[in-house]
Amino acid sequence: MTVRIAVIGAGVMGADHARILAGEVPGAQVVVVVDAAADRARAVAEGCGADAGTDPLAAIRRGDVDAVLVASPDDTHAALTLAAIAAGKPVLCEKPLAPSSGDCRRVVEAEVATGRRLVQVGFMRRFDPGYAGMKRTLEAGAVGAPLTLHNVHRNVSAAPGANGRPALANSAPHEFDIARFLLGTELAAVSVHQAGAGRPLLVVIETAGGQLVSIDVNVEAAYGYDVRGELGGEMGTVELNHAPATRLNAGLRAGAAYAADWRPRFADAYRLQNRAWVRAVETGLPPDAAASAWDGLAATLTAEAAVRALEEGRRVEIERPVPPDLYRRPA
Ligand code: ISE
Repeated sequence: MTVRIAVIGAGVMGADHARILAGEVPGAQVVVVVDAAADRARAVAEGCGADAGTDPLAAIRRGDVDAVLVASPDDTHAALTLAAIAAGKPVLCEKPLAPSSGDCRRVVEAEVATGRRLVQVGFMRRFDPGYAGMKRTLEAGAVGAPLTLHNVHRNVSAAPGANGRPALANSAPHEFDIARFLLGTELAAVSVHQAGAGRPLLVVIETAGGQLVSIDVNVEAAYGYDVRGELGGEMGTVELNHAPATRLNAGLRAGAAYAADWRPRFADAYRLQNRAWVRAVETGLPPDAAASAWDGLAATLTAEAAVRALEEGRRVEIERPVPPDLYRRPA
């Protein structure tokens, strides 16, 4: 079976998803690429032999479109995901599912009303071999019960002022999701520290399972794209390796290069995520590791609490609603 896909959004991530789906995912065919800018849509569509368009709703409703990948600006995610649900089509929506928990709830309600798991959220780190290895190590009991999780999230540069609300709403949700995924517990409360406007953020989360999670977020780090993680347990720790594929020897030094952004660092994760999604569309069974609309809501609720914690300078409890049956995993 061929899964015929509409890619909505032809910016950095839309272009990357279209390239991956067209070239690295067996059984996937990109049939249309949509962007508000017609020339951008055309450039990406040409690269994968697809039609180009500027109307996302028309693309979602096309008879020859089986599934939809949403990679448009964050504030359009919910409306486009709702349109895909209304058309009865599976959708892989880039993170965040929506910047507001109200919009995430609307997606959850619409999906629950269909009785089918149609939505996957693009928290691709769940498919990263490093994080997957950490999870396996933890579940095998090699480090004992988890106590702490320390994370570093650094981007080369973002918009001025991004080390604040934008970093908490757009970058840190990856960390919120991976913490919930690795530790298998809900996030209960958050505090955020910052030593002055524009400085890095230190986020501290208490989990419902009694662990502490720290996240050092700096989206203006200048030196490279750098993501680190170390999980501490009662008997040992497991951490992500800094293992670049090559080592450069030159100018009297030996060293490794950093990627400029997340695409090379998480290339495996994006490919594995998109393959798992296409397989899920074929079989109708959501992949075990994939983030659901419920996981998308949980990440946005944490981001909202973190923004409040920063702005009000206090510890904020994170809302933890009870998941509908559709999102419970079989025991
Ligand atoms: C971006 O949207 C991502 O998803 C990256 O993984 C993250 O590191 C970056 O900060 C975000 O802006």
